[in-house]
Amino acid sequence: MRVIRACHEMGLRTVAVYSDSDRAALHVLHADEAYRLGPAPATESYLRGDLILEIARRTGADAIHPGYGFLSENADFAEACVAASVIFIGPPASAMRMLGSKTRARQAADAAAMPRVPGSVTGLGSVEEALRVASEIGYPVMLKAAAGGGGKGMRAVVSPEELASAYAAAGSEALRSFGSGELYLEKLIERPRHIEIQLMADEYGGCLYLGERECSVQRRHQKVIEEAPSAVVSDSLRRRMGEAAVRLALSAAYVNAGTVEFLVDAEENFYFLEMNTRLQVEHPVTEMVTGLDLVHMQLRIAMGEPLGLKQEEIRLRGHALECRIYAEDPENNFFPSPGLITRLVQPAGPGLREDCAVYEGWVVPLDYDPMLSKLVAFAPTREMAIDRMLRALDEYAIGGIKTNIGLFHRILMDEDFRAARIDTGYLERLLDREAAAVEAAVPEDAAAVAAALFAASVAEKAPIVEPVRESKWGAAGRQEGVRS
Ligand code: MV4
Repeated sequence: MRVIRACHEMGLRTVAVYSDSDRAALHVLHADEAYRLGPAPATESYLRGDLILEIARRTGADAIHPGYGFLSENADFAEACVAASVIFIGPPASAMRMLGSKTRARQAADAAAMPRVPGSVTGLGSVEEALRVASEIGYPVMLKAAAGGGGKGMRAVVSPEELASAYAAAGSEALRSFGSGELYLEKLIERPRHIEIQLMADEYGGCLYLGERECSVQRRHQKVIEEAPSAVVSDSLRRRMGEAAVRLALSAAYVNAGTVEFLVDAEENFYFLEMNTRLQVEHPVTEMVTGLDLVHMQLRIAMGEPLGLKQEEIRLRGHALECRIYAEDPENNFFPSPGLITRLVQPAGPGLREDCAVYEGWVVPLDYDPMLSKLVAFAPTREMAIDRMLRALDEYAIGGIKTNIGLFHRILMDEDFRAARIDTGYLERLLDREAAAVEAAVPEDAAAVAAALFAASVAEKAPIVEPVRESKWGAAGRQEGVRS
């Protein structure tokens, strides 16, 4: 839907592809044409590059936008597009290959004078080599899959005694997940923040950094809230990270949208982690603070246009927050909660954007990631964006399925989040703290919680939306004047 919207704004016609479980999806409805790929499993539909290229040939499509998942970082698919004389809206396959291997990307970081986490820049040949590197850089260390990403095949190791078993476990997990068991080793960065730089490059050596996004609020490697700018990135840190990211991209002859991920420690040291060679899900917060449309830019670059902007013309204004709304059950370990959406009342009003591709009557399928929507609040300051998001979440009503909307309310009211005291372990700690508080609750509190949950469940099941005097999430925080 995001790509179709940009195409139609630019007067471009669109062809959608879909699997059996997406026959009634919104992108199928809105594209000018739509073609079935196959059954629900992605391996038989959205990962079938051959079928997608056949549809491109039959419809006379000039270009393919690969989206954010599936084939978007698949260099073989990018190459197959070129071979079929179809433009792949993304980087060249060569750049994807160079950055897709984490060890090659670390070598490229060194060549580009980009700070990276200390450790090996080639695959480890044996446990003995791992032990040698680990004792050089000092424990704790992290074993990672060279072909990996996203936390799979990754093991923290605190002492040499644990290294051999972690090496075996990470290696076999990497082999299962990525088809390669090759590992490398890094110094473990404690309590890091996840901050990433958005890049956009044209075919003529032009490359811009479009500021950063902070994505530290995540659970089990799934991002939950993203924001731009980061509360801890000064103008000088942004310039250093941005210029390093641009050097890396230029050294890889990178073209189109990309993101360079960093870990930032408590002393504001930044370390290159990896580069994502696609447009990312959380790109809207960058669009809000830069005033740019990243998909329009991707399309123009793919048509061979130059960027037409200088770095000094990129100005950041205001603050944007994004909440990823998922069909999942926070009361049941965040299990996916697919099913029929019986009611959908979406927030609106000043400073909001919602990138959403579901509607009332749609059945959220079990087959894919259960993300429903990305709600973005934009305001002059971080505090105002948080309060605006709280207001929007209060307006939101989704019936028929469980969602994580209530979780956002708790995060946005949390004093650590409001003070931007966040790192990649923040959300897990908040959830642990809440679980401990429930354990310790006195019976009166339990009764009040039960009553509030009952009232909320009644409200959810009511056949019509009735005006309610109190916030769905309870009035407690409001009355204590926590909000500005
Ligand atoms: C790390 C790290 C600490 N030290 N590397 C997790 C996913 C993968 N892309 C890299 N990850 C990490 N690498 C070193 N040397 C901590 C993480 C990490 C993390 C990174 C980004 C966002 C969320 C995270 C959650 C847990 C661990």
